[in-house]
Amino acid sequence: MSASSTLQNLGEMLLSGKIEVVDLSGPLGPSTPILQLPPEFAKNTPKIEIHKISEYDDDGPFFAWNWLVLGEHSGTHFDAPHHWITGKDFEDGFTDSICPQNFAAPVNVIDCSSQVAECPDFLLTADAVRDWESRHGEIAEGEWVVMRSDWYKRSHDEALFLNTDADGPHSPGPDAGCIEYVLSKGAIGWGNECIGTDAGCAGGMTPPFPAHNLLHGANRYGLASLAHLDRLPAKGAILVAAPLKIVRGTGSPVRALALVARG
Ligand code: 23J
Ligand code: MN
Repeated sequence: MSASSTLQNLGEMLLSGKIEVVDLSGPLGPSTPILQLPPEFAKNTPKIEIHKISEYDDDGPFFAWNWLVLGEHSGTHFDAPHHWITGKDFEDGFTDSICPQNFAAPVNVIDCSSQVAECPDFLLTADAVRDWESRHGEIAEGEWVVMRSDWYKRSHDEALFLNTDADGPHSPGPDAGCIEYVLSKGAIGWGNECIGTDAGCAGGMTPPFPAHNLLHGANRYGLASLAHLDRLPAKGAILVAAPLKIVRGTGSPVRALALVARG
């Protein structure tokens, strides 16, 4: 089938609802959980602020609008290669220089929700990804790989979402071998439902923060604080996630969307 007739069919399927647009983003506001780095790092992303300019009042009789305090790495967000030192030299590694063809791609959804319900520190390994491929099919070049954990169900409560105790944060993610394997398949990026692309304990791994280190060192992308991955099939959906075109930005909140066939 030609590209133009496929696209025409897609338009019809979207209008009829046979292809559903699923919202993979969480709400962006003052209650959105924000990463808190350990005390040795003095500076952090501030909590989101939404300030009213006017709402049909003396400051603007016909119009409502707001201004924001918003870190690049807030809420459901995209990590660009320049975010990490391993990706610092990619000229196409900023939010305004990434080729937009990379903002829409098929997505592989690896369901780890039952393991994470048993253990919040669950780590996905390369062997577990290979086992998933043997059941669902191979990860192909250019595709997203995302880890479903149902962790987004905690995102209404920052303490529950960050899940930090005296030993540090406890949240699921990939180990280094998992990211190495996914990159060896040519994936365009890796997504997680937690505050970052890495697990809570990733600072103690080799290398530290392997998702950040390895993905961005390969000029690939991350997605953090994804929601509603439980609404996606293991294979077959299309993920659309485009960062704001922040000049030399290292990341951006995104309205991540999935196109999913229904019926
Ligand atoms: C900076 C330092 C460590 C981490 C992060 C940012 C993120 O998770 C992020 O939002 O990219 S782990
Ligand atoms: Mn980030």
